[in-house]
Amino acid sequence: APNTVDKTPVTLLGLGAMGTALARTWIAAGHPLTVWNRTPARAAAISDEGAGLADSAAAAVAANTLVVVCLLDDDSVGEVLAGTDLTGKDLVNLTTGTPAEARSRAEWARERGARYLDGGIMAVPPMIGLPEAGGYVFYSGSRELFERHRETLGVPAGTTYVGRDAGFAALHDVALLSAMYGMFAGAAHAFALIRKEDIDPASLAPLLADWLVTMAPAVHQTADQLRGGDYTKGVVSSLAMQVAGTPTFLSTAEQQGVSPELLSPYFELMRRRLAQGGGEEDLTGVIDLLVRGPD
Ligand code: FVH
Repeated sequence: APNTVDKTPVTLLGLGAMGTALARTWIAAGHPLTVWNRTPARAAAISDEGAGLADSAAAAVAANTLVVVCLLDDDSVGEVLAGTDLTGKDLVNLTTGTPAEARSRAEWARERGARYLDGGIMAVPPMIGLPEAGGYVFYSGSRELFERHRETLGVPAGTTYVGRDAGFAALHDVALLSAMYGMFAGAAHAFALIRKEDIDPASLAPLLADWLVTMAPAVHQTADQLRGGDYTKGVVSSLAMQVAGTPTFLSTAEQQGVSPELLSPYFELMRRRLAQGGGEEDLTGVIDLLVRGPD
């Protein structure tokens, strides 16, 4: 049996796929765990594994100081916590939401006498409790709360604190996932190009994965250019050269019977930056075209 001495008791509201994975790690690590879920059957399963079962969200919140919520969305967080007494509680919200939702939820919690920490989970349920899988959680909001519960919060996955602004965890979460979707979009186009050829997708996959890993560190140069304001610093492949190459990509897509709809918006931004005089720059100027309004 796990050692439960000195282990912070945890209340967990929400036992979906992610909540269940979180719950199992705290039980395995010996943290006394109280759970509640809207659909009782899911909570019963975790109760059989060693968690205490509360018959209402209010009772679950009352059971412990550290209250973790992992629900579908911000609306469900509001609904579930509405009838609970949060006075003196340490509320950790691992529900995915927007930065604005996190900020207003932090204020909402403060008005109810709770300390607040927001979390953005960079993992899927099978990665929870497996440090070698590389999953982690961004946290933002109360630094004191993060430090107080750092060890407990580190049980399911690694922790990365990104600032006192409660919206920053969600912002980092969405930023990284947005980049991931860009990567998936590029991979989708690459697979589409070979789809009708006698090329095994399984032979392209490792080449694609290696190439993406090789190119990924380019983001460090982008960051350096953004910080310094000189988008020509360290340029290897100028924007002018890259724009000159875009017809090759578009013609190849056409020849392969592939829609350019994933590539074209990015190429259009490259052309606009070139037209503004950014030909000697890297691709960094595209970022400024995306950002709307004054600095
Ligand atoms: N699963 C994943 O791959 C991703 C990985 C990254 C982080 N996300 C976010 O984590 C939150 C929870 O996700 P989940 O995977 O646990 O989601 P579900 O399995 O769909 O479970 C949803 C839970 O929320 C409860 N719930 C929904 N609406 C309400 C409501 N109005 N009142 C009370 N509870 C509600 C639901 O209860 P039930 O359906 O079992 O009764 C589940 O406990 C989420 O923000 C992801 O974006 C997961």
